[in-house]
Amino acid sequence: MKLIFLSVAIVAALTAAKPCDNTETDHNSLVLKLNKNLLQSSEESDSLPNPSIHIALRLSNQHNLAKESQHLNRLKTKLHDDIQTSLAGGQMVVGRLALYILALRSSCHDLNSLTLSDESLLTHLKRQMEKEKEHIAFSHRPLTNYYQYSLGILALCVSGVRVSSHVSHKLIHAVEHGQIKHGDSLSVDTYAMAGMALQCLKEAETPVKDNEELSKALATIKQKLVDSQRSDGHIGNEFSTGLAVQALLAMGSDVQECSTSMEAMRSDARKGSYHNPMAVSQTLPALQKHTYLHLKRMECRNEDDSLVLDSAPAVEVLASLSNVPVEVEVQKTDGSSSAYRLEVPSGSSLLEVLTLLQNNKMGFTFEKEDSLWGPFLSQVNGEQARQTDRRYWHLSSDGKALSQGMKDYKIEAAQKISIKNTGY
Ligand code: B12
Repeated sequence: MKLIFLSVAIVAALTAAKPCDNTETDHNSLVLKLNKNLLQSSEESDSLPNPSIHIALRLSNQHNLAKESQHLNRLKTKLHDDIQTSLAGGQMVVGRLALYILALRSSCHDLNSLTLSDESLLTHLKRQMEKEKEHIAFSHRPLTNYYQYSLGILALCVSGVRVSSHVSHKLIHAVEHGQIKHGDSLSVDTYAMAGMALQCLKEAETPVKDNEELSKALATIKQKLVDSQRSDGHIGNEFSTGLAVQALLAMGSDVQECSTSMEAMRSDARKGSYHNPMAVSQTLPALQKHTYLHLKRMECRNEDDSLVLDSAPAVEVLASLSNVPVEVEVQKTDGSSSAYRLEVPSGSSLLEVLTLLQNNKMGFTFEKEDSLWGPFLSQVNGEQARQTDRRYWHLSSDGKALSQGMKDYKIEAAQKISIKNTGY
């Protein structure tokens, strides 16, 4: 009882209003700007259409129904085909398939009208979740990760499909046994996604192995999110705060518009921290106090249709003023390391730095893979860091882990970048 009171008190403190220094107009214009940026990015046609962007556009208060419908059509062709190809190749598609299903649901699309190899999308997702469950039973971790496992449960639950109690139990167990990690640190994003998935099961009154265990896991998640709040209001970092706020709202906390976490997201938006559309897609719903659980109740009727794109602003090409020295150190699995030094124009992305190194024929090579967040560094100097081996190339600058990937991280000052083949 005392513990419950304490946890309620902490959540209240986290979400409490403090004097609000922004006006409602300021908040609304920031939300509108992010909404337009997201709509703009949904039109980019050089990469696969992103279901996370579609979900955020649909969860928004303002819409451009014609453009959203065009985006949905691209998901139903391009993303659909991509998932079909991966499935045919025996790959796991849990996360992408779950996001695709949530995107279809967000547009109130009949899920049964679409099939992959003559079977419904939901049947495929259920089968993939069974595979994941079996893998967890065998090796204590999913084939993908608990973030995708949670997305899978959420997509089934939001679509009104009963989630097997064996499947949900594995997530509850992982929450209770501290297995929710990003590399070797706690994963706020994953706790948030797990919170929304388990809250959905609770609200749907889906039979679980043990109701008390489910409530305990939800309380643990709330506590982890609360404990992850920094003094500047972020829960985790800039890129997990949106999901964390969504989860707290979904789990019944009253996150006020003037709370420090909302203020932190507004401040990030003003600074332009959310230039990656994926980051906007996870934050915009939270700024409007909407969560992925709202998808369950979407009716798609009498919607606003007032969102219009501004004419494209002239792109200003800023000549770089100076060059900065950068050292790049690569540490392979066998412990051997190589270092490279070069000068790059200030403001270059890490991707540009690595490309320059590779082109300079200094013995450095790399390969990347596409993902919803952009290019993921997969191979360096001929060595692959594979998800199947639970390894990845960890990126840091002067000993501090990067919170962005190689395309988004910009080099503004002299520094040492470390690229280390790391197990997790
Ligand atoms: C799981 C995960 C990982 C795993 C992925 C492997 C696995 N076990 O599946 C590991 C631990 C390897 C990882 C590594 C990194 N991650 Co990570 N990761 C996630 C997490 C929790 C879920 C991703 C997911 O499965 N999405 C669902 C599927 C459907 O989407 P997907 O795009 O197909 O998923 C793939 C990509 O997301 C990719 N991926 C994972 N992390 C990152 C990071 C970047 C920058 C890119 C381009 C791709 C990428 O791996 C996924 C599985 O194949 C997200 C949280 C979130 N909010 O999205 C963070 C997240 C995407 N990661 C993040 C970061 C910063 C990193 C690292 C750069 C950390 C570092 N300092 O080295 C590295 C990537 C370095 C590199 N080699 O390029 C940030 C990105 C923020 C941003 N603005 O770019 C996030 C949002 C977490 C956070 N809040 O800080 N990650």
